[in-house]
Amino acid sequence: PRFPVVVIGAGPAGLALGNVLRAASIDCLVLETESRAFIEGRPRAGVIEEWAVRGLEERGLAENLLARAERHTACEFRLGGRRHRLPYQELTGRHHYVYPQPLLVTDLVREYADVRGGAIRFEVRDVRLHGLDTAGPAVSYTDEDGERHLVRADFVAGCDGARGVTRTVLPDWARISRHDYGVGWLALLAEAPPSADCVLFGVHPRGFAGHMPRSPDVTRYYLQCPPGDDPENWPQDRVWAELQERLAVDDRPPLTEGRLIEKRVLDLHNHVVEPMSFGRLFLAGDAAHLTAPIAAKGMNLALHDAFLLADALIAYLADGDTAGLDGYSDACLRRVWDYQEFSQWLSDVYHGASSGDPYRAGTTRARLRRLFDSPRAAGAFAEQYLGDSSPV
Ligand code: RFL
Repeated sequence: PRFPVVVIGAGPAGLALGNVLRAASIDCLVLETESRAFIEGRPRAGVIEEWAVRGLEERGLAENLLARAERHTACEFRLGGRRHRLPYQELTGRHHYVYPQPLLVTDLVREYADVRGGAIRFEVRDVRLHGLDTAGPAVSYTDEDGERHLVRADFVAGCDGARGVTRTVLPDWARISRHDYGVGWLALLAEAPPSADCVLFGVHPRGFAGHMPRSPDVTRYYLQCPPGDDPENWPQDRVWAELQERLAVDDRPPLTEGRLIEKRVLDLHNHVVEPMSFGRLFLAGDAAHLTAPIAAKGMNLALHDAFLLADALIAYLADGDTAGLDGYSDACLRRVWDYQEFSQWLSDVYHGASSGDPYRAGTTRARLRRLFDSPRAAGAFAEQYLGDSSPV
């Protein structure tokens, strides 16, 4: 068999790409190692930027999201027992959407496979890429019955996330820049209603704590911990005691507690692959750039890449226009580096107070004071937190 585009990975990047290609009547095959039920239930992101939602809407992919997503208009820093609310919508006229990643993935799979008739194989194994530096690349894989297949393609889209295969076949000259924050986060999902109407950032000498509403019954929390820490060191009681302490303020009741349904340790690190293409292979999303969830940017970048790559592939396959493909990597990396820089800035704000270094703690306090006291500084923060609003 032959497909103009083979997409490796059915996350937000691969599925958004497949949907746009199908809408332009371009055949593609999506290959995914996990089962459909697994990817539809995998909890991760929640915060989507307004331009990304508009981008999904313009491509007919945001119907459920617009009906069900919450709109967030502010965030709140908590430190020294006091609350500092940052009303980013007032400052910029823009807001965030909160729509859990499993719901978005469910919508995108259904639209791609069941509505637009796109081909997709779940539970594939041993995906290998061939002839990427030729005009006729191919992908081979083993299906769920153990049968091996070879699929020829014009292009391969590497959308297989931070632990996929496509990044590993890049040539030596590809540059991978890495940044390790030296910090761990215990990522938690609690069966508990949110304790505030917005995201809370607790900046505390014991470490950062975050509160991210996901739905009326589920809240994501983060607790800074040593990198490589064992989640078993964090029984339910210890988790809630730390969250209560790090997010405590004088004029609000304690957090509403609940059963923890996810508990994993993330060692915060980022990496960026440059360029994001090699021959007939184009990387998109976490496969090209991992962004620790510090500033809630990863899924947004994945969608940005997918929109640009889809437009570029359509221009080439329909009209022979190579400009989009030629400029793809640079166009994506502009936003990637912008978001990387903001994540690094925000990491300093979150982790300075607990770094054990009084100098870093002091500069962090100064940064936060500036944010709270200067509407201009707050506006600049809001612009970056909400993301580059250029349409895609
Ligand atoms: P994904 O979602 O990882 O999808 C890749 C898919 O490829 C499959 N795969 C393979 N398929 C075929 N062959 C192989 N060899 C394969 N290897 C892997 C995988 O099974 C998977 O289905 O990558 P994509 O599409 O690039 O999307 C990226 C986002 O998922 C990621 O950036 C976000 O989840 C990051 N992130 C957040 N981003 C935001 O924009 N806002 C947030 O609020 C936010 N919160 C988060 C997050 C990530 C988190 N974790 C778990 C790191 C919160 C957390 C806790």
